[in-house]
Amino acid sequence: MATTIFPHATGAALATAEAHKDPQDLIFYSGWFCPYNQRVWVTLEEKGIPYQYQEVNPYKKEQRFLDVNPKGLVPTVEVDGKALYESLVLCEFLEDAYPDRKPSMFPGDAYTKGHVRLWVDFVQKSFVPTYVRLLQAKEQDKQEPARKEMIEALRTFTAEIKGPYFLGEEFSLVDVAIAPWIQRDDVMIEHRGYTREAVSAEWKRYADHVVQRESVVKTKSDKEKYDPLYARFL
Ligand SMILES: N[C@@H](CCC(=O)N[C@@H](CS)C(=O)NCC(=O)O)C(=O)O
Repeated sequence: MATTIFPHATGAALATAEAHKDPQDLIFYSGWFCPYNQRVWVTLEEKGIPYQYQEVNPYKKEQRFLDVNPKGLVPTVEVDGKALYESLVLCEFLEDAYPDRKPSMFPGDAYTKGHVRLWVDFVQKSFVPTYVRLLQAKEQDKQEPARKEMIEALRTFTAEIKGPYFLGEEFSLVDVAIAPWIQRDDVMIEHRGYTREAVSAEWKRYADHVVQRESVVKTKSDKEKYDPLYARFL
């Protein structure tokens, strides 16, 4: 695994990484390829938080990275010598640690905050596993039920979309949580018989819109660098 990962971000993501080379109080240990990682990168960019970008291949388990995060996972964030990990914990941490940095990824009142958390949880626990199962379904007969399951999860999600973003006009943590998997649906389109239209016209509209968000575009590497990561599943 370690060797199939290109050593650094490319394309728009490389330009973003290079704009954040200088030392800052917050160090973002990032794996350019990782969808969980992209959630944190999108949040940092959305909020304009000063950060130092450090590329890490987490599969190499280098000691200098294990010293920061003994779990050896990206994304990891270090502030004042203290590290945190887990993408959704990190997104909430950035919200709490930089309350003056706008926009908030929890726009609105306490109810809306709860609503955002519920649907982030749905993305994490109900949608992402269906994406993984469809990706891992090599045999044709396993693909159809896996595809149906993923499409059903996306329809359940879509029924709650106000448009153009999940909550309406304001981008939120729900959009951040799902955007990396929308950006990575080309492998499903090319190899698993999935289309955005097959979910619904509303889903396609939402998905097309979310991946055009500046913070998502700025954290995206070149397509051909993602492709080898999926090769072992195809
Ligand atoms: N639940 C974690 C998942 C993070 C994760 O799985 N990161 C992968 C890369 S996409 C990783 O660092 N893997 C290294 C390993 O498993 O050793 C999160 O949300 O941050």
